[in-house]
Amino acid sequence: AAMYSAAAASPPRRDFISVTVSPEEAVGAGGYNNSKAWRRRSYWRKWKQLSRLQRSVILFLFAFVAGCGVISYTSMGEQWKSLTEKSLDDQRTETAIRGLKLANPAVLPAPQKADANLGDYPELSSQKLPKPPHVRRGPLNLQLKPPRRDVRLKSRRDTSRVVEEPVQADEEKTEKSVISWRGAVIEPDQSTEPPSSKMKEPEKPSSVEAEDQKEPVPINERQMAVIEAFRHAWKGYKDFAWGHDELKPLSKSYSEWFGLGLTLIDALDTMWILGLKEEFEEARKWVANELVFDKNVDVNLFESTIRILGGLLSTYHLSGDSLFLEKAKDLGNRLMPAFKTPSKIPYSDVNIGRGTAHPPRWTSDSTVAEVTSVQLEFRELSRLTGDEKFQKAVDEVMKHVHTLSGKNDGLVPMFINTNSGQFTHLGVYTLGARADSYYEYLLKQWIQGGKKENELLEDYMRAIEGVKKHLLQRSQPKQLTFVGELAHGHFSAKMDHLVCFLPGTLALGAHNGLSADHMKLAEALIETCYQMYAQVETGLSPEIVHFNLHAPKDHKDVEIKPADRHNLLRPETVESLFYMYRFTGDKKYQDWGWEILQNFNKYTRVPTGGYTSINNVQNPSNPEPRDKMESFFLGETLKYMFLLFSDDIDLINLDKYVFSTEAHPLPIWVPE
Ligand code: DMJ
Repeated sequence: AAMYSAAAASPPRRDFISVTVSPEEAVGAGGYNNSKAWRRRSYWRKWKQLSRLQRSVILFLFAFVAGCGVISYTSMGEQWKSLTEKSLDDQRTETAIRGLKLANPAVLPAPQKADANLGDYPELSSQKLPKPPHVRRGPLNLQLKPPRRDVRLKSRRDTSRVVEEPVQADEEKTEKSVISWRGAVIEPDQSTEPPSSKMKEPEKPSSVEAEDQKEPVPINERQMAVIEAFRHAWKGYKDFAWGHDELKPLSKSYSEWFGLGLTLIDALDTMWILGLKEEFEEARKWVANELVFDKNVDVNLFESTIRILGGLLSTYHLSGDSLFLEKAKDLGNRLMPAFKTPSKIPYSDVNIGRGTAHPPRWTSDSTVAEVTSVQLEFRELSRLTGDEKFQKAVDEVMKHVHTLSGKNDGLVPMFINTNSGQFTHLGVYTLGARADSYYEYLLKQWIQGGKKENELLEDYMRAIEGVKKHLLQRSQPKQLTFVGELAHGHFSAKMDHLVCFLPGTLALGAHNGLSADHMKLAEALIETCYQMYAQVETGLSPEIVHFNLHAPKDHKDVEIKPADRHNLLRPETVESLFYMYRFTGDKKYQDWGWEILQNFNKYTRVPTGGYTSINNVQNPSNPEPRDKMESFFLGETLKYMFLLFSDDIDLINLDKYVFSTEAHPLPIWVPE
């Protein structure tokens, strides 16, 4: 109320008075007072005493200063606001990184692009991690290194395996390990030398994952018949020869060659491919518990390499089970003394227990096919173990043979001396026994190594030209193209069944981009190999045939000498049928293989288990069983039968695997 009365007494411009006068001022009016109110009143008086111009100048200055103040306040506020936000973001980012590290220590996925989202990494988005950091800002970009390319690709395809990828921190450790394409990590022996730069770890073939995801192709009736044949053979081996080298199915016993369970090891990957998991597991147990290489026994370098070392390596690849690689490494080391010769051309025999090697008792020669057909296996062993000594030893043999004189348009003699390193017994050229797989391994090594080793290809191409020039002839009356032999300038129309590997190898070369001519020759030769069965009374080929160069129309093309009419259950024709069917899709090749299987069943099957080689393919009423089942019947013949009847090109894809001469598939090295 007092206020109101005081206000009523004030001069006009009530609006000013109404905001500046307080009750106390009203009470204390008249006396000296240093209170704020008093001072304000006195400023007001002074203001009133100023001229109009003075007041205007003061008001203008005041307005100017106030305006500046407002502007600078606004911009500082913005700056402050952004600083505050940035530090919050940074905090969030760090939290997120910590979250990633804790939640998923194996991979540190960072978006490749600044705006990448975690949807690309399903394994992360499913973890409900903190909001992803805005990596565009500041040095955090540098902290978040993008994952390695393979990790990124893998993470999109297969979330379950991502956590198994090594973290960067572990890289030093994993450098010394080898990861197989099946994903198994192998710790190489600490004492081994580091892998050479040539031996790069191949990426897991992309089709492996595709294969994993693919619906399994159902097994057809013919394949079922192969499985049945395998089981029958296996029953004989299991009942009468378990853990020994070969089954003697008639006498229900076994024979020993190296005493290393040859048949069992040769058959391991066949069981895997045929899907005989139970049998495989049982055999694996034997390998784990019984297979010992520390034995005072002489083994043939070539035979033990292609059947045992090759069998172990391919089984390792198919199963991913490191047991097989360990065994392969052990055997590989024990075979190495064979290469300690004056010429570095290996001896034929090694004592794997004593570490000594020697040539056969009657000569210091080795067989050319033998010393040039251990390469796929030893090279693969180096790649897997990181120990280059295996590859070095066998590469040296190939390089040496490449430079040797004594060849005839690429065709090699059959013997080579371990002291001088020179070919011996010059002048005899064959694609059969003692030379056959030299030609096969030229092409297959070239394929295995990614088609870069030109000397191998050169030697192969030259040799095929040599075959065309010196060894090809046509028979009568059917005009079958066959591969004969040349002895000191004389042509012989003799052809080993072993030569029937050639159509398959030629077709494989053509498939890999070599001359289309090779495919034509392959087609002609496989027809011939089939006729070597079809023109014989049992429908089974003898070991060797002689082709008629002159014969009337009603005659056969093939002649068989009494000493050559045995059949050892060999694989070469079925092997080539498999390649031909794979590359042409022509069903006649399957039909021919089917006929052959039925004839094996008819003439070589032993009712109590197993199959036997026979002495006389010309006598259906008594083929004269020999009482021996060779290990390659399970390792090769039945495996190729099964693959021939399959329409699944991914069942051992020929762009990813190369078959050894004993039908053990080894991976083709993928360039980095
Ligand atoms: C197998 O051991 C191999 O295929 C070798 O290359 C030749 N001989 C037999 C099969 O016939």
